[in-house]
Amino acid sequence: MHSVLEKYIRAADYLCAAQIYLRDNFLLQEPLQKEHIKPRLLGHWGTCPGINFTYAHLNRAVNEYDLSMMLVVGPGHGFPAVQANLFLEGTLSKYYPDVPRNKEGLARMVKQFSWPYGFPSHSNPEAPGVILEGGELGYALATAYGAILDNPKLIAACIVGDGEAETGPTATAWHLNKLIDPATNGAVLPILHLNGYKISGPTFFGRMSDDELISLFRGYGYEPHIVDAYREADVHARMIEVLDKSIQAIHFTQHCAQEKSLSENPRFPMIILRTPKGWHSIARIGDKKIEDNHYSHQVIAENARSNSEEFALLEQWLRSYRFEELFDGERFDEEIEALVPKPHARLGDSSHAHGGSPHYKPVSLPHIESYAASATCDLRSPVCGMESSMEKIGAYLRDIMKENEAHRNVRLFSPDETYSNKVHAVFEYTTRAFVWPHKDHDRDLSHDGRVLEMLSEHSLQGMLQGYVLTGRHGVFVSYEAFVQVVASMADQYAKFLKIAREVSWRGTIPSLNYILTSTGWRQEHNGFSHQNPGFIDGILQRQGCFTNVYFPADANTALVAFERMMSSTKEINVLVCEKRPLPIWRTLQEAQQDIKEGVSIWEFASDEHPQMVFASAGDYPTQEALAGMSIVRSEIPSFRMRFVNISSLNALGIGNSQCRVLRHNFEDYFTSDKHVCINFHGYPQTLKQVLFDYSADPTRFSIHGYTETGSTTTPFDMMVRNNVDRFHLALEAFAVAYAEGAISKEKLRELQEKYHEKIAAHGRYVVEHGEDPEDITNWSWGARS
Ligand SMILES: Cc1ncc(C[n+]2csc(CCOP(=O)(O)OP(=O)(O)O)c2C)c(N)n1
Ligand SMILES: [Mg+2]
Repeated sequence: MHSVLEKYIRAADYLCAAQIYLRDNFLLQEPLQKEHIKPRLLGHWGTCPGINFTYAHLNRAVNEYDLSMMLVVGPGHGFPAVQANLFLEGTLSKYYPDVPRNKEGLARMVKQFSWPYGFPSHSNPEAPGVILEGGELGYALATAYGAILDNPKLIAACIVGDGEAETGPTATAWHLNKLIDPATNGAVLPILHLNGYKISGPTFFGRMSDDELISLFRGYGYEPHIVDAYREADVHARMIEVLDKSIQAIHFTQHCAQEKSLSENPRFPMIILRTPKGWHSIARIGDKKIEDNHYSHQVIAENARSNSEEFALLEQWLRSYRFEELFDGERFDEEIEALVPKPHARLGDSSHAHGGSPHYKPVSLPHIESYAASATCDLRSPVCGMESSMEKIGAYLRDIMKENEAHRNVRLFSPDETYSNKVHAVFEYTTRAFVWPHKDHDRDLSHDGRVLEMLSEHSLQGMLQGYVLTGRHGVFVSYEAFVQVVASMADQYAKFLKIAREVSWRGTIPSLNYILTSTGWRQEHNGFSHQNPGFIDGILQRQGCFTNVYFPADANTALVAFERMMSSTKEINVLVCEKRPLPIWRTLQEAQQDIKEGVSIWEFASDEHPQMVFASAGDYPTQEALAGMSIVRSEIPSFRMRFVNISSLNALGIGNSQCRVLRHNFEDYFTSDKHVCINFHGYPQTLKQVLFDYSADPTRFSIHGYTETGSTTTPFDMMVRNNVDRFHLALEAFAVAYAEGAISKEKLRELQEKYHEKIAAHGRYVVEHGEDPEDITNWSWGARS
C-alpha cells in the first residue's frame, strides 16, 4: 500500500509543480529550456504536497470503507493540488471534455493554470467537487459542518491550514461539533494541516507541543490523532492507522447514537497532520531555507528563467518525481489507477457538491392566506390591526419545517436570537440542536433540532453556505447591526454564486436567505452600537441581478416576500423588517402585487395629479411618511400628494440596467418634474446610487435615511435625530407646497414655526418623561377610502 500511495502522491506533486512552472515540455521528455517556463510564475506550492498526501490517503479510505465522502479544502490557494487530483481521478475530464485524461489533456491543464482566461489560481466554482473558494481564509470548517447536516451517510473531510486556523471564524467553528446529532447527521473529519508556516512566518499551531494540541482539541470535544511526518518512520502506516481509527470511530458513534446507546458526549475524531511546508522540493537556494519554511509558500526558484542556479535546481526538482515512470501519456501506473475510487465515490465528484437532483428538492410551502395578518380585517377601518412581521414569519417557518419534515431539508440559523427576534413559533414544532449535556430547566433544546443557535455569525454563515450549496433550504435571522460581522463572507459567497450560476453542470440550489430584524430604528434603547443598516450595501453592489433586498411595509408584505425568498433559487435575498407590531397597510393581494412589482403607488394615500411625491422603503419609514402626509393634508387640504412604496431595491436596480424590472416607466411613479421626498430605512447614500441613473434632475429628490446620528433615546426621537420623522417630512412638504403655489409665504412661515416648535417640544418631553408622547405612539392613519 505504501508504494501505491507514494506513487500517487509523486504523480500529484509533479502535476502541481508542472502547473506552476511549465508552459511546454510538460512531460519533461526534452531537456528543460528557459522557454518551457511560464513567463509569470504564479501559484502556491507550499501547501500542495500536504493536500496531495491527504487526498491519496482519503482515496484509500473511500475504497476500503466504501464511503460517501467530500473534501473541503480550506487553503484554496492550494488549487494546483485540487486540480491535480481532479485530473488524476478523471473528474476534470468528465466535466471538461477538452481536458482529456491523456497527455494532451495534461498539457492543457498545466499550461492553462493561472494563465489569462485559463484555470483560476484558487479553488473556484468551476472546479468539480468544490463548495468553498478558500480565497478568503477561515470558512472551511463551518462550510463542511453545513454540508453534513441531515446527510447521515456523508463524511466531509476538511483540510484546515494552520494559518487559517488562526482566524476567528475557524477558531469558533471547532465548537460546531456540539450541534451535530450523530444519529441524524453526517460527520466532519477535520484535518488540521500543520505545515508550520503561513505566508511569511511560523504559525501558532505549528509551534505548539503535542500535549498542548491534544489538550486544546480534547477540550473542544474531539479525539485528536497526530500524524507527524517528521517523527514517524513510516508516515503512511501511521496515516492509514489513524484514518482507519477515525472512520471506525465515526461509524461507531453514529451507530450508538442511532441505537440510543450513546452514554456520553459524542467525541468525533480529528487529525493533526504535521508535514514540512513545500515537502519534497528544493531544500535551499543559496543560504535561504526553502522547504520546511515559509519561503516555500508561493513560487520557489521564482528566478529560474534568469538565474542558472535556480534553473538547475528547478529541473532537478521536477525530474525527481520521475513522472515518466508513472504516466505513459494515456494511463497512469496500474497501482495509481487502482487507488482512484469508483466513479460515483470520487472526492471531486461528490454529487452533494453540485446541487440539483437528488439532493435539491424544491421546498413545499403552505399557502400564506391563513397566516396573513387580519385577513378578514377591513382596511377601511382606522385600526386594521397591529401585527409583528417576525411573529408571522415564525409561524410560517414553523409550518414550512413541518410540511417538509420527510425531507429534513429546512433549517433556521440564529445567533442566540430566536426568541429575541420573535421567530420562536418554530419551537412549537422543533427545538434547538444541542448535543452537549442538558439541564432540566433548559427549554427548547434537544439533540436533533432544526434550529441552529450559536453566538457566532461566522459559524452560522459558513454552515448555511454549506447547507445551501449542498441543496438544502435555510434562513439566517440576525440583528440588523450585527449581520455586518459576516458582510465579507456574504460578499465571498456572492462571488462564488455569481460564477456557479454560469456553470452548466451545477444544478439548482436554494437561495441564501437573510432576515435582518431588530432594526436600528427600534434599537433606540440599546444605543448607537445597535444601529447599522449597512449590510444591504454590499449585497446591492453584487452585479448580476441575483440579489434582492426587500423592505416590506407591513407583516402581510413581509410574509409574501419571505414566501418568495424561500421558493426562489440561486439568489441571495435579504428581508429587512421589524419585530414589533406595526400597522397593516396592505391586504394580502396588495402585498403580493407590491412584492411582485417592487414599487407601487398606494392609491388610498394618493391624489390625482400630484404636486409632490412621498415615497418610502422600510416599515418605520413608511409609517412616518404616511404620518407626515396626514399632517400636510390636515394643514393644507388642497395640496395634492402621491404616495409610492418601494418594497424591493432590486426592482429599482442599482448600477446595472438589466436589474430594472419596473413595470412602468420611472416617471409613472415619480412624475417627471415634481419634488420627491423619500423616507428610506438605510443610509441615504445607498438609495442615491440607485437613483443616480434615473433622473435627469437629481435635485428634485430628497432622501431621508439613517445618517449615523443614533443614540440611546426614545423610538420617535431616533427618527427625529435622523430627520426621518413625520415633522421633518411635513416641513419639507410645506416648502414644496409654497413653491407649487399652494400656500402663501406667510402661511409657510406660520407652519414652519409651528412644526419646529413641535420638534423642540418633543425633545423637551422625552427628556422629562423618558418616553414618547401618546399622540405619537398611538397615531393611526384614519379611514382608508
Ligand atoms: C482572511 C484572509 N487573510 C489573509 C489572507 C492572505 N493569505 C493567503 S494564504 C495565507 C497563509 C495561509 O497559511 P495556511 O493556512 O497555513 O496555509 P498553507 O500553509 O497550507 O499554505 C494568507 C495569510 C487570506 N487569503 N485570507
Ligand atoms: Mg500553513
